[in-house]
Amino acid sequence: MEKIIVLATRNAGKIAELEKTLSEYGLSVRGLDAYPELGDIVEDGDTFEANSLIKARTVAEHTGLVAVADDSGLEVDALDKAPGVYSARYSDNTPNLKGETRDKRNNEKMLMELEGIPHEKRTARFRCVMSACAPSGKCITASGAWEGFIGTEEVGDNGFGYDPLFIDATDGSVSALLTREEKNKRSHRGNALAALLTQWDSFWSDVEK
Ligand code: ITT
Repeated sequence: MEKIIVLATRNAGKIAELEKTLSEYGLSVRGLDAYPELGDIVEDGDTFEANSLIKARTVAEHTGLVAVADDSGLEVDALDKAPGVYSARYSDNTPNLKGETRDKRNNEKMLMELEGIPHEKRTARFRCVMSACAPSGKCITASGAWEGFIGTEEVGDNGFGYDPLFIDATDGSVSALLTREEKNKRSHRGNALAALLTQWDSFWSDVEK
């Protein structure tokens, strides 16, 4: 039987990073485009886990299919772990930023906030919690993290979000210069998905019962 899942995200960067691995795992992946009536899901949780479960549960209930959701963000130590769960909306209330996209404005604000802070104090990590929920309400979750530093200028065009500012702690690579495959091997999202898939077969057999 075909195993259909809905990817509960409207972030094209996330979809690009997740689609291939999920389909290689034998899953037929549907996007949220098929459900325009769903609208924006209110992410009012205080943690990545809470928001990830809100998204997966809402989409599974609405579609009657298993839904997979990712909630992720950047924790910057010099900013007391901000923007964290607010990473997507970080610059929304900051006036006079020049960037044409939200991602650009977020990066511009990040560079302003960290101005004058030396490299060794610019430590940060990406975090991701990924969830899968069935229409019955049964859910599984898994998390991943990626340690690094925030650079002093935007570098590279790959990826999305804060990738042009994020420098891998292990080898100094800028995330936005990595290929999708290279990023998936080391990233918070790649690790969270790999951990979720270790629980997948037992989750799916419960769903089919
Ligand atoms: P969905 O809720 O529809 O999935 P979103 O972009 O609003 O999309 P989140 O609420 O999880 O998703 O916010 C994640 C934000 O964290 C994202 O918009 C980026 O700003 C940042 N982020 C997460 N993972 C990232 C990555 O791999 N590279 C760069 N930035 C990332």
